[in-house]
Amino acid sequence: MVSSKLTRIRISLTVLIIILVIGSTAGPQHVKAQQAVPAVGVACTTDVSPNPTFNLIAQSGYIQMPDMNTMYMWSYALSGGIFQHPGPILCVNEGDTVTIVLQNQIANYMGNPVRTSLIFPGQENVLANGSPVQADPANNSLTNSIAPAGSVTYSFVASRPGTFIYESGTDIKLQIPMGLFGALIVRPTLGADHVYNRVDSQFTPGEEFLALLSEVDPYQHQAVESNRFFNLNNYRARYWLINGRGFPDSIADNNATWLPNQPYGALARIYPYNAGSHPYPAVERFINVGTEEYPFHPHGNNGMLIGRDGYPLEDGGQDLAMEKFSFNIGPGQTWDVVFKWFDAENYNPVTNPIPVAAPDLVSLTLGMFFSGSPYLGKSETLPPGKNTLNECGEYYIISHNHALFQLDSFGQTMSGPITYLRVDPPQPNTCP
Ligand SMILES: [Cu+2]
Repeated sequence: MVSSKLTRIRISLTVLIIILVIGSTAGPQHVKAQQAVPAVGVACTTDVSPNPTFNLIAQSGYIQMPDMNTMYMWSYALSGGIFQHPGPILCVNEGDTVTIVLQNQIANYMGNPVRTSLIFPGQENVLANGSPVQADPANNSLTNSIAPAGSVTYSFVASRPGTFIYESGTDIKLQIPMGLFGALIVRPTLGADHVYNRVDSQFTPGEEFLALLSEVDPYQHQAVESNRFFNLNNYRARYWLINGRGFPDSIADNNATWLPNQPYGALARIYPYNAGSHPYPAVERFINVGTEEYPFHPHGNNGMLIGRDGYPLEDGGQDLAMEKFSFNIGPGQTWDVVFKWFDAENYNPVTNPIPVAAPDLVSLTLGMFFSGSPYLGKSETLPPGKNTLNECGEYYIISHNHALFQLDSFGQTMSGPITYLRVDPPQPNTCP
């Protein structure tokens, strides 16, 4: 599948390189709203434990799609920040009393003010303005909603660790597809480098990744933007996104300058497993806020599913984690998956060469991420006219939604929910 589409990838990547060059010289600087944002991996928005407070503003705005369309969205900004999609990744500690102040700045729709709210699936005893949340059926709302320019303060105790969603609880068949969702990560008492309060859920700091999977029906968004009625019977997704971006934007860094309203990349970057120097796995937190199952498949690696919907897979202390080839995340679900990359054959050009004759480079079709060498950590001079984005002999392994019709952006194939696993050579290395 992948090799037959290489040409298309290379065209896309050529576009990416052009954008990279333009973006690095002329792009506007993104005002950072998060603290200490890593280039790759989960970019948490945090506040002081044990009483973190987050100010979210529901807004209308625009994002860039991989087919160069612009899409009208509803999403969340941090107070003092700019419109972003998806909403900020909120990271808190188990036991924290989390306060989220929601302000409503969504534009009118069809002449009517748009009420909105937040729900926190998996959190118990949520308060709104200090009282237990209440359904608001008159406004088609699962919980206390607010009018434009209004504000409501939700609070709850993050009583158990895991990966969670926050999203609109009002007119949800309209507001969630319009983009009103984000991720909430609750870190366990055992430590920030554990997924759950299980010693076997420890992961490598800096190797924590998020894949928030979503979809867009552009006709719905166009109707909302232009104040026209949209018949939900006609709903049909035509874009699929990972962390609010489609490939190849998905592999760009967090806060890439040319995506000022889509701050979150989806590249995973890890080191090979080593019992002494790199013993713990990476973790990928999957979230599905769409309307159907997304079977996400990390090529080259099975993963170990250790938790779902904020519960570790265990029963009476018995470990029920399972190794899987593909992660078929259902709508509204979150899955926590740990994985390691093993240099199983440990090939080395001198001591353990690959036991086949490699074709001459000029006889190969070279991908844009090929180092010129099959050996991890090695680079070779490429034939004249061939360029590479490879930096230090690292490997790139594609990971993508395995429902292949979803690798599409309104007809632009080989885009959408695709990203890479980048495997760097063991340290010390020459990687930037
Ligand atoms: Cu594939």
